[in-house]
Amino acid sequence: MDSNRDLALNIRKLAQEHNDFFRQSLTLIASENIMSPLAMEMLLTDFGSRYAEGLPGHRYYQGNAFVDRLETMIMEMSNRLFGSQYTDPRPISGTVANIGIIYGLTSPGDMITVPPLSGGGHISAAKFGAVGLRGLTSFDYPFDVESMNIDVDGTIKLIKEKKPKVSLFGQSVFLFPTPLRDLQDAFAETGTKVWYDAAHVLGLIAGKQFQDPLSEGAMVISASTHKTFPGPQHGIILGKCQEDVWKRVQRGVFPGSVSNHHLNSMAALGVTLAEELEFGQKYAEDTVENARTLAQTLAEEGIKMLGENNGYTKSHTIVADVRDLGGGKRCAEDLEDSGIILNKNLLPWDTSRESQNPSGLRIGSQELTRIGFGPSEMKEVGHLIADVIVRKKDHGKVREMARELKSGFREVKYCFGRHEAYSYIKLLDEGAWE
Ligand code: DSN
Repeated sequence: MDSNRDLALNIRKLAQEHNDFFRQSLTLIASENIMSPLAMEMLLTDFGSRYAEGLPGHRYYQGNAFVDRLETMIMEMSNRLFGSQYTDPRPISGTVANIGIIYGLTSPGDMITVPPLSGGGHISAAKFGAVGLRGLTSFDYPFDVESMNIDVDGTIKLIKEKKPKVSLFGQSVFLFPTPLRDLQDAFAETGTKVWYDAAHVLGLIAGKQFQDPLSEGAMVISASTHKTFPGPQHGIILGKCQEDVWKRVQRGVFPGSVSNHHLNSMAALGVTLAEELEFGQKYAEDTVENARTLAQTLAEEGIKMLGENNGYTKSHTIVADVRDLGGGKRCAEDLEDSGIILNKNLLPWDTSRESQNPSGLRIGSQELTRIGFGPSEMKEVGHLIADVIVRKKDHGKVREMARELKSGFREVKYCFGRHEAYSYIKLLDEGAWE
């Protein structure tokens, strides 16, 4: 049996192997990214060992002077970047941010309207997720496969009929902006509070390449901060609303859904906000261009891509219908074996019974863009994907080509300084374990 020391060393080894695996793979999961090393460094600081419940200047612990300055700086940078009136950087994930808003703005039994799961809605908006946990009664917007968006007329009808307390928008398969402006009359007539989940597109909003929900009718935005926004695994809430609404949201966060927020990841979020203020627009532009190039390449390879009539996407995400190529499960597993990491996904016509073998693949361009892939490399990625799922080439050969392609891109871009991507930061040399 391994000694306890061996168990600890084995965990370290697993982490190093995991790093190597991702360094060598073509990484296309639409909800992931890599941090800048300056942001990663923040995760290893003493901030990660401390408590700071409450708000700057109103804490329950001593020792928070530097945390107060950090959190105040973050709120200022975030409001500047997003044009928001308020920022709460304390939710420790996107789902916790969602729980905070639900807790702040609704009571058990209230009605809420939400994007359907099969249209890419997030699980926290499902009856078996946070919405159900609060005891809300939810109604799905109708979804239009052709435009890969909610159906405007049906959504207006639903909101006017149900008069929900809150209307939630935003998906985890988020190809095109939500037509919020077309819904304004329904919002005004019913007084529903408009909440936009920007987890997937926060970096594109920061870079002014998607939509600006806060000027299109949303009162609050929730998001995670590690997808197109290339920060740590953390959450954030932005507001442009009356002060009493914002205070309720803040109470939904603390004490509603977090006691302590994670101060080291909040510091990493601060570094990423500064980097997004500097580089965010170019990063978002390149991310969207790369997604469209990859979609076009896959379509030319004969793969059915959704959203064709609207140029496939206006975000980082593209979606393939692979029912005729073996299904989502088989394709995703074959691609993983070939060094290409993405995920199978429900498409609008799938039911939740198909969740283990859905019709689709979801593909995101933001991580490869972050290390410098441009349109010509995205075309190569498209050909490698087709080698696996269309031409059924040998996985080992494709894996070698994927590694070769990735090996030319070793640096994190769109951040301060020059740093190696996927580097394993060693604090201790081997001797320190003796
Ligand atoms: N599960 C994440 C995604 O992949 O979209 C969102 O939380």
